[in-house]
Amino acid sequence: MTDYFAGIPKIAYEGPDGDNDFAFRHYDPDETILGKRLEDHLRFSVAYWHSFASDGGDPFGGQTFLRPWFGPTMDHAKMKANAAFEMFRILGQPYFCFHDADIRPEGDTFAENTNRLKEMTDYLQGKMEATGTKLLWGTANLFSHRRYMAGAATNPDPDVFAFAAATVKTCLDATQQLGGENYVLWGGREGYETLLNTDLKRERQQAGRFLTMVVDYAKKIGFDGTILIEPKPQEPTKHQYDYDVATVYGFLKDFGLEGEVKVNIEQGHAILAGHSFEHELALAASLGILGSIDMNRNDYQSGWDTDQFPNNVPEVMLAYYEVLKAGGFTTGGTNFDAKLRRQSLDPQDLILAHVGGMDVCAAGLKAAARMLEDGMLEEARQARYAAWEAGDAPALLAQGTLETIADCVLRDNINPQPHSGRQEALENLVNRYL
Ligand code: 3MF
Ligand code: MG
Repeated sequence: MTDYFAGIPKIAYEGPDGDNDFAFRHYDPDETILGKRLEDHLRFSVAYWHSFASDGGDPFGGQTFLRPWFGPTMDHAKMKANAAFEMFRILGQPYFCFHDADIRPEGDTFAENTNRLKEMTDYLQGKMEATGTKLLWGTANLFSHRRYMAGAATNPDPDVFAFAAATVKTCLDATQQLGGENYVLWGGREGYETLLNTDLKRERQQAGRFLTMVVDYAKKIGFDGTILIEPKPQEPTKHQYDYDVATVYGFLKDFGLEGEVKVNIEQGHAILAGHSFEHELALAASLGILGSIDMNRNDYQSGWDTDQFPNNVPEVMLAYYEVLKAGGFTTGGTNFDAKLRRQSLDPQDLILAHVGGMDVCAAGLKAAARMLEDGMLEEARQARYAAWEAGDAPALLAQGTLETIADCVLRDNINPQPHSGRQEALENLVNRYL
């Protein structure tokens, strides 16, 4: 136990009418939705890095958070873990996620990093056994240390590739040891600052080999979690190779990995790529690679990755609609890749940010479930394509050629008439469920 969150009660569901800030208004973990507990639909996870490693600094200002666990020693790392698991106990969310660099202080060598990671993995294992909090996914930080400034897997220096590959091995081992249900790779430095010094073909080949090694090693150690790529178009790179879902799918197909790897889709990254969150989710589902989500929101005026907690139920509803339509999460879940604003200094800010985010997601998922259960939106969508199931349409698509089709259009004097897409009516329908 730590006293950092002293005086903050365990958060319970008290319903939508209460005025207790330290209570869930919409997130009742045991509520049954579409035959499944709400907790098992949402599978909430806390991001260790944003909540316990971040010091509140931004590109124009330094640390603002004064956490007693900030420091360079393993004792600080263990104090951080104690605080983290105290918060997990208070929130009651089932999962957390971490990078190696979040849980252990940076060493001078790979060997030191490995030893420290193992010591902290063992420590976390004890905390997990004591609290029941599980690991949604582990990952390696292949972007903060200066050695990775020109990339990790795509680095022009083979020694950096090797250091990164060795680091991922240790992080997969740690994820396996902690029963992690997924392993994530966000290639924050896998891209370029300028094309002038970049060999795109070589870097793509390196990235493909790296991911193939990851998949092969995961199989070798019997890791039965899901390997996930996290798309992002840029920031910190000018251009990041895993730009968006479509780009990642093309990459996976190139290396025969489309059946081995799925995606961890982040709301803010989708927006940065010029898509909506629900677009990326729907596309990933249609391609069979929807794995998990990093839930947050961007500031629509600033244009960069602000990693704020979600607070827009209609937006979140459309996202969970795609997740539910795809059959819901299997190994994936809802990881709050979201951080406090740097002026939100107090322990209760960490708690209330997650309480609000969890409630927004619960309200959104329940609205989405109502819409899915009614079936009216799917009915309207299917009706729009009904003509493809009738008459010669199936054969036209399956066996037609431009010549046979041209003969048919001429013979039958086909002269297509437009039909309304009914967008506004469907937007009205969606709002009925909020
Ligand atoms: C950056 C991110 C990352 C990834 C994390 C796990 C630091 O925009 O979203 O958060 O989520 O590295 O892959
Ligand atoms: Mg993320």
